[in-house]
Amino acid sequence: MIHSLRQNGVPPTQAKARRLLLLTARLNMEQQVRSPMVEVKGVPLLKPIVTHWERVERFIALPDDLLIATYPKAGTTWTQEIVDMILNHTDFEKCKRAPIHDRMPFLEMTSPNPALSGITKLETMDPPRVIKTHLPFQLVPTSFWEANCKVIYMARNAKDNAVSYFHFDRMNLVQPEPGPWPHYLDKFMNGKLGWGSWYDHVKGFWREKQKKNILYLFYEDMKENPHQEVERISDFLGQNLPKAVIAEIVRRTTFAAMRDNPMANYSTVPETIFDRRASEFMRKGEVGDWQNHFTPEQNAMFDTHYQTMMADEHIPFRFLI
Ligand code: PPS
Repeated sequence: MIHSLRQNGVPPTQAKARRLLLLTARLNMEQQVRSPMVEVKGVPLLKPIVTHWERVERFIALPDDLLIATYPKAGTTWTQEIVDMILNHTDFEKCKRAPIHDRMPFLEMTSPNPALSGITKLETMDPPRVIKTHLPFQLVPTSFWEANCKVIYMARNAKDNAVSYFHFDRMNLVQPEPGPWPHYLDKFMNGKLGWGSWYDHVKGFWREKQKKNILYLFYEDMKENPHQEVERISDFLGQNLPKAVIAEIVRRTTFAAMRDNPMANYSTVPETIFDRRASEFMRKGEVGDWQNHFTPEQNAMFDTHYQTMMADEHIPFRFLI
């Protein structure tokens, strides 16, 4: 009996005290790490990014640089992994040379350790570089447009995007505390989350896609017909890959394959930053998971708001496939 009340041989009172201690330590850690948002031209960004904003703004893109741009949680990592496989001519071992955030630095991201900032990593990289950004079109450094860089923009339907972002903010101890889901959804709809309004983001790149060198993709298309979409990316990158190679890339970039690949699943990020007890980076990878989160009332309210926000631009998003 006594034994059953003990946890790993520790008396219950001690076990409780230890749990409390761990919880307090975790709360303290969160308070120290989670950054507030500060606006740049009306767009909320993490404070450390704003602190070094001048560096971001003045970043010199080179003509061969490729920019992968997304609203957070729209399928960035998936696109990055596909691009790496295409550009490395399917040398799949080479694609495991480093974690995805080192292979393709995150332009605006910075950290207290300057060696880990996206720009520092990019400055020490040989061109051609592949660069990740979540910046909305108007905040992308102008050098990308002056150099006519290729840009791949991946967009995801607003409802799944919001749900994925919510779970990410629960686990990413750098982002502000998400709070409860209804409150979070409200912030999403009002453009108060990091990197601003989803609506402005998807419309900003959509409006420019004919004028600039932008390939605009949808997460839902990628999920429904990955062969077709990988082929589009490969053509955009000037690679004419045989169907069998496309099929191999598709096979190696499924959700399950990437979830199990430490170089693509962010498992190398320390627990002090990504709290995997709260959620996984590779969480579900599905279209339609929003149905498990939105109440019928929230859905109706969201649809009405969505119609108003998207009235000036027809972008063929699909909420289900
Ligand atoms: S980040 O932090 O903004 O760079 O995140 P991002 O990579 O844009 O988005 C993470 C979501 O994409 C899902 N994901 C995938 N879905 C399908 N197939 C593959 N291969 C894949 N890789 C990543 C990931 O699971 C996150 O979505 P959710 O809905 O949260 O699962």
